[in-house]
Amino acid sequence: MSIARRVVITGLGLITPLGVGVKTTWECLLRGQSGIVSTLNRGNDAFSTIPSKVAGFVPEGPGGYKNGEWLASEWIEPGDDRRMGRYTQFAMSVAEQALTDARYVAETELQKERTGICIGTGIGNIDDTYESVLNFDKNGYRKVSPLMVPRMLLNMAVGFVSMKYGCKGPNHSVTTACTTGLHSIGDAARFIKFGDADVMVAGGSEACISPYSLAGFARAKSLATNFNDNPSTASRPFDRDRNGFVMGEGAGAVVLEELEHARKRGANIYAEVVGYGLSGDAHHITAPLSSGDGILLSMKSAIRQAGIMPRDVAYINAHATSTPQGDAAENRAARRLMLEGVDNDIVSEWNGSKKRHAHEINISSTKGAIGHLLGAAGAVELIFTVLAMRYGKLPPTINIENLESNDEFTCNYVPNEAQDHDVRYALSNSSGFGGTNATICLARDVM
Ligand SMILES: *[C@@H]1O[C@H](CO)[C@@H](O)[C@H](O)[C@H]1NC(C)=O
Ligand SMILES: *[C@@H]1O[C@H](CO)[C@@H](O)[C@H](O)[C@H]1NC(C)=O
Ligand SMILES: *[C@@H]1O[C@H](CO)[C@@H](O)[C@H](O)[C@H]1NC(C)=O
Ligand SMILES: *[C@@H]1O[C@H](CO)[C@@H](O)[C@H](O)[C@H]1NC(C)=O
Ligand SMILES: *[C@H]1O[C@H](CO)[C@@H](O)[C@H](O)[C@H]1NC(C)=O
Repeated sequence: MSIARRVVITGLGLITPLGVGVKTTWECLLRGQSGIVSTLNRGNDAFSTIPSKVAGFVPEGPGGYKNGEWLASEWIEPGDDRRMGRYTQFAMSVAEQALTDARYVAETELQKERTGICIGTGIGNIDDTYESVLNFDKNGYRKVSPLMVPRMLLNMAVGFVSMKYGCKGPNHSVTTACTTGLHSIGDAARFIKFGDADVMVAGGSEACISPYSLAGFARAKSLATNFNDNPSTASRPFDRDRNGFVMGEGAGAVVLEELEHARKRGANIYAEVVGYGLSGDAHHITAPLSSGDGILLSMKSAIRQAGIMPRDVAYINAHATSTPQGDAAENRAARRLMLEGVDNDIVSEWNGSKKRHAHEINISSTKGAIGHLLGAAGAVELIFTVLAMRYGKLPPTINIENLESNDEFTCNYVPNEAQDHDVRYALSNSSGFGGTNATICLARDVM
């Protein structure tokens, strides 16, 4: 193991409610579009029984990828749709997009052994499981499909992707609720750092919009219910009237590569993963610590590892899901990080003039546009953070009509319109039920 191994991002793949493909999604995001629509009239009457009637579905259409639409037959072999749940199909697509973008193919036996996959999902194929249980209950043993188990397992996306490309390196799947995508990328970066692999395809995928899963989140009082008549305004992080998150589906994957490996083959390097922090709240199964202590810990460790100061962070892609408590806790954590610093000793050395004012903290939540992609959120949002650095554009938080009047909400939330800003260092955050958190710190320039 060599501690000096560094990890860079060389390929990206995205599927979101704004479209299929990195380019389509990014353009719609910068224009301030919303991918949130009504769940009514989607051929399932049970949606009308749920108090929250909005969700972010991936747009589908015969035009496929070139139109930014989902067309399964472009990504998977005929017949594989029977073996693969929808989240696995999404994972196949983003893995292919990311590898194509990276122009990387593992050809030799050694390359295959040094290439791994780490793709997670928070919920998996809950709808299939639901149907299968009903069928078993009604019709008994003979009606249980032999494909039920492979369609249900949460690591099947990894299995199928590794088989397609013959990758024999680490074959791993993380599931930590809504932190899944970010943990997958962070853990995969560690595999490379530690010498277990030279290349990893890593990310998260989720496709669980169904009346049953919405019912569960609605019963937990997590979902937005006040905007059923105006779906595109339902997800509104940091806005005074936010009242819960909007479920979305999609996937994100990146190609991570050891720096010298990437340089040797002349790869296009988007950014370096310079810090990865993980923490737990040890507080409550669904509610965040209102102080934001948990998120703060993970941000601090990411920044410490990166060897930078909080003031160097030009942009934070927030986890903020549009829930009253969660957004407030994260906002508090961001302010504490940027205004107080990482360690007490650093704070005391801190020079007043170098300190940031709250309004200079740039923190936006792209969930306003796409909703909450649960296990895919961390991966998708990390990719948005990479693109923000690459193009010098901060993606907006849409639907901010009235900021919380509370005097803590004084950061720059990039309201409604993208802003131009040179970003050398950025953070991407995720947290999840169970009180789990992660932050990845990215550097644009590889020095
Ligand atoms: C990776 O794991 C999956 C699921 O356990 C398995 O089906 C697949 O064969 C594994 N791939 C490799 C290359 O070992
Ligand atoms: C971790 O995530 C949980 C769940 O969203 C959140 O309540 C908590 O504040 C986070 N913890 C930290 C340390 O950020
Ligand atoms: C936030 O962005 C603005 C411009 O959009 C910039 O002037 C400011 O320096 C940024 N803040 C930080 C901490 O970099
Ligand atoms: C803080 O700023 C003052 C003057 O602005 C300067 O004299 C001092 O050296 C600075 N301290 C540190 C630790 O940078
Ligand atoms: C993400 O980072 C920001 C900025 O430092 C921080 O305020 C926020 O609490 C973090 N969120 C999570 C979920 O870790």
